This record gives sequence, structure tokens and C-alpha cells, in this order.
Amino acid sequence: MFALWYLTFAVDEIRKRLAWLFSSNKPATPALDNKPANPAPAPAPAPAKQPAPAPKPEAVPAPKSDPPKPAVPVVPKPTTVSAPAPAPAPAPVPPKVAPPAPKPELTPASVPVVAPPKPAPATVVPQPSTPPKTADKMPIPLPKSLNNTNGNATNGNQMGDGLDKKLFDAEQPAIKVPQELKDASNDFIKGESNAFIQSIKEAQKAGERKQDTMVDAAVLAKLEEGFAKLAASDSKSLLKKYLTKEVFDNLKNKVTPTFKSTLLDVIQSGLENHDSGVGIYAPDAESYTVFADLFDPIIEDYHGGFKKTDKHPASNFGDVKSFGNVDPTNEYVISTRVRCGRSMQGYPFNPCLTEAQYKEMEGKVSTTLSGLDGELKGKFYPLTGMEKGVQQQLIDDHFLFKEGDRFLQAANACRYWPSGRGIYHNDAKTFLVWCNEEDHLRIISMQQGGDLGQIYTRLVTAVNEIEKRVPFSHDDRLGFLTFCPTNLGTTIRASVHIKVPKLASNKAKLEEVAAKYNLQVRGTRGEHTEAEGGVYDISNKRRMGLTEYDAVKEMYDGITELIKLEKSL
Ligand code: ADP
Ligand code: CIR
Repeated sequence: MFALWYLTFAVDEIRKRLAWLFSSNKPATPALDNKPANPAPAPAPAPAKQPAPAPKPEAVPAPKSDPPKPAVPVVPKPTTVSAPAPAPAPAPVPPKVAPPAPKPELTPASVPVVAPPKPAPATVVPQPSTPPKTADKMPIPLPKSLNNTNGNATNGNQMGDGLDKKLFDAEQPAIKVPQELKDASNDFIKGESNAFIQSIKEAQKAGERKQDTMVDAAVLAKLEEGFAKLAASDSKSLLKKYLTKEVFDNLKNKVTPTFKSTLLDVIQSGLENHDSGVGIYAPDAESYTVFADLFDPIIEDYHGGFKKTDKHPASNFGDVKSFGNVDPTNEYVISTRVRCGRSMQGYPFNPCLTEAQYKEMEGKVSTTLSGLDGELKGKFYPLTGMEKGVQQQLIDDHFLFKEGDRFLQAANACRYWPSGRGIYHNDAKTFLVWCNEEDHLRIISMQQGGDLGQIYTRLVTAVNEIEKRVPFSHDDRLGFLTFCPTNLGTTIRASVHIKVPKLASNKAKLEEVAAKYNLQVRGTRGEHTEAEGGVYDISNKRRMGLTEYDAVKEMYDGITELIKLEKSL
């Protein structure tokens, strides 16, 4: 009799626990430490549409950029451009709203990003060197009674040792129960509890799988189609080189924790543009860790051996005055430019920015730069409302970014154009800042001739001044964070516009010689353009694994060698 009652009690107890388990199975608490305060809704069990928050490629309207401009004949027209007509005041900065309580940063080097449009608000991304493990994403809590003091699940046999055993014992004294019945009951309980734990483990695994399959069917189909086409193409991109079937299969179902960016967000530029040199962008900072299997080898290849175990050195601009004129006789170099990129803490990269954020950032940039003085004193000109003629002249004179870059467009980086985009420059146009083109900020120092010392000194002064006023995203391993992996680290591109007609009579030879000195050759109007009138843009190629000073020196030394070679021909 008692045995029957005892068994009923035990079964009932197990049923209650199962009911508790399933009610606590829901991911009611944010799964990751870096989850937004109001995280995106948990995905439906069956992978349906991706949750809407961050603008996703398929959900985003076609970029509004103008088509690429026709090539206009040659040569940098120095500083002859009249200053653009005073542009309308920058978009008013919305009153600063207290951000929804962000989670504490995971490490000091973590990069905070502001939440996607909806529903994920301000948050912090994990440090790229410690990738979030899928298994950590949606822990389904075990009942406390099944956890030992370390928080690990116990093996079921220990189940009766705690409060539950005391409860059972308290019920028992009145009746003497034969030992064999007790054993039978305990065996039953052990068996049930083992099954119970097994079911929890399975539920946890299902939770992990659910996290892993958040990529919806349409995105997966685009990925599969794009991958097949790329694989069959003769693309020379680093994307094609490193997106093996194995890497593709491993990454195609992954999403970044905060912005839910997919592999498609990372590679769509290279899938659409088989003539890409690289082909990938990081839609958000977390992509560098979630999609590390693809980013790491591309970074290593592009930056001349920066391995996934390497750490970018601390920022060091060195002795800025130590550079001389790269072309003292003024025979070869037409102009010299040094630029760096910066991302503002608290904002994701282009594909995840809202229009409101673009405008807010533009307001911050414009206000911040208006505090600069001396040689850096200038004015901010928003692209919105800028006369087309003025804009084109600035582009033709190499001061302003071009419009309609198909590589950026395909990467979803031109949304809401021209909202939030603009340029700041001093009167002489020797110091310029681009706002929200490829990167949040591009800080540029340039002038006619080859006086690298003067140009670099101006850049470093400006960067230091701006850094006092705006916090920038930086990672311990990757250095300064940028949208394109080719710009990580120092973010420095030091270039000359140079005419070396003898060397350049054979373009392939010019590139070969340049590569020997870690230099990259571009056309007169920048990347993906042709040389006009024999003018090439030659710059340092790598930006990671060396200091800012060394990146600039690489250009200085390499150009010195090229000029020597040209003279000897
Ligand atoms: P970046 O990635 O550095 O912004 P791009 O290749 O997009 O470079 O070029 C941006 C603009 O800067 C283009 O108009 C290009 O011609 C100009 N530019 C680059 N280097 C120089 C230079 N040394 N002198 C004059 N203009 C330059
Ligand atoms: C490409 O892959 O060609 C473009 N997405 C641009 C990459 C940046 N280029 C570079 O060499 N720094």
C-alpha cells in the first residue's frame, strides 16, 4: 500500500518538476552578457523570417546613391577650387536621450555599439578575441536542485541528497517500508531523474540548434546561389580564395548576437562584385569574431601575415618630424596624402545604422570639429543640400569621396544617402574629415608635393585633438575597428600621386615592384579606377601588425626606392 502511495508521490513529484522545467525553459533572461537591455524577440522555433531589428539586406530599400559619375579628365587640380557655398546647417542633433541601460562591457577593450533600429537598444559587443560560443547563447537553466555548487548539472543519482530527500525522509518514519520496496522506488526515481536530465540536455541542445538556425530560408538560398556562382567564377578576390566549402558550411547559419548580421551581410559585396580585391565587410564589430574563420585568413593575407594569434601593437605615431620630403627634387610626386579611419564608440558600422543615427553622428562630428583651431580650423559641409557642381568639383580635386561605389552599395553601406554624410575641411583643404562614407570618420591630411613630414605632423595633431573629444572603437587584438578588414589596426593609408612613366610603361611590372616594398597601386581617382595622364596612387598596403609610424615609413621607404629605380631606367 505504502509502496503504491510512495510511487504515486514520486511520479507526481517528477511531473511537477517537468512542468517547472518547461516553464523555465523559455529564454526569459538575455542569453548573452552583451545582450541589449531589450533584446530582440527570441526566434520562433521553426526558422521563419529573421527578426526585423537591424536593417537586413533583403529588407532594405535600394540605396539611394547616385550612379557612378563618368570619368572626368585627369590631374589633381590643386587647391584652386573655390570653397563650397556655405551649406545648410547640419541636421539638428536630436536631444540626447539617455541610452537604455547598456550591459557592462565584457572587457575594457570591448566595443560598445548602439542598438539596431529596433528592438535592440544600446549594448556592448564582446571583445573580438573571445568569440561567443554558440553553446553560451541560450543556456536553458537547470533546476537548482540539479546543479552542484559549481553550477554544473549533477548526475541524477545525487538528486535525493538535498531538500527532496529530507522531504521524503520526513514522510517515512511512521511506516516501516521493506528494503526491497525502498530500493525499487529509489531505482525508479533514479531512472526517472536520469531521463529527466537527459530531456533537459536535449532541450539545451535544441536551444543551441535554434540559435544556430536563425538564418532564414531566403538568406540561405541567396548564400548558396552566390557561393556556387563565386566558386564557378574566375574571381581573384580574397573572398573566393578563403571561402572554402568547409568555411562556408560552417558559417552560413551563424548570426552575430546583437545585430543578427549573417554571412550574407559579410560577403554580399564580393558575391555581387566578382572583381573585388577583397570582397568582405564587417556589418558590425561582432562579425570579426562570429565569422572569424573567414575574416582571419583574409586579414592575414591582406596585412602581410597578421595571424589570428597575433595582436596589433599599441598605437604609436612615432617621431612625426622625422620624415622628410619623399621627392625633394619635386620631379615625380604630385601630391601626398595620409589618412586614417575611426569608428565612433556607441555606433555600429554602416549596414546596421539607422537614419536617425546617421544624422546624430553627423551632428556630433560637425560640433566636435567646429572646436578645432589654428591650421585645423574649418567648416563642415553636409552632403545633403550640397550643390551637385560643388560636390563634383570636390570629388574631381580628390578632396571628397565619390558617390555610388558599387562595392559599398552591395555591402548595404549607402543606405539613407546622403543623410548623415558630409565633409569638413580647412580653407586650404589640407586637412579634411569625411563623415559616414565607408567609415564613421576618415581623417585626412594632404597637400601638393612630397613633404610627408609636414603632412603627417598635421594628421597626427588632428587625430590627437579629435581623440580628446570623441571616443573611438578600439580592440586589443585588431586595433582601431573599421568597416573593411583591410583598414583595421593603424587604419593608415599614406599615399602619393606619382608619375613614374618608365616604370609604369608596364603596369604589371610596376605592381610587381611596388608589391616588393609592400606598396599598393591604385588609379588616379582612387581604388578601382584607372591611371589618368600617367598618375598613379601608390600607398602602404598593410595597416595591421605594425605601428602608425612604421606604416607611413613603409610608404616613404618604398617610394624612395621606386624613384631611385625610375631614375636608373
Ligand atoms: P581612401 O581609401 O584612402 O579613402 P580612395 O582610393 O577611395 O582612398 O581615394 C580617395 C580619394 O583620395 C580619391 O579621390 C583619390 O584620388 C584621393 N587621393 C588618394 N591619395 C592621394 C594623393 N596622394 N594625392 C591626391 N589625392 C589622393
Ligand atoms: C574590394 O574588395 O575590392 C572592395 N571591397 C574594397 C576593399 C578595400 N581595398 C583595399 O585594398 N584596401
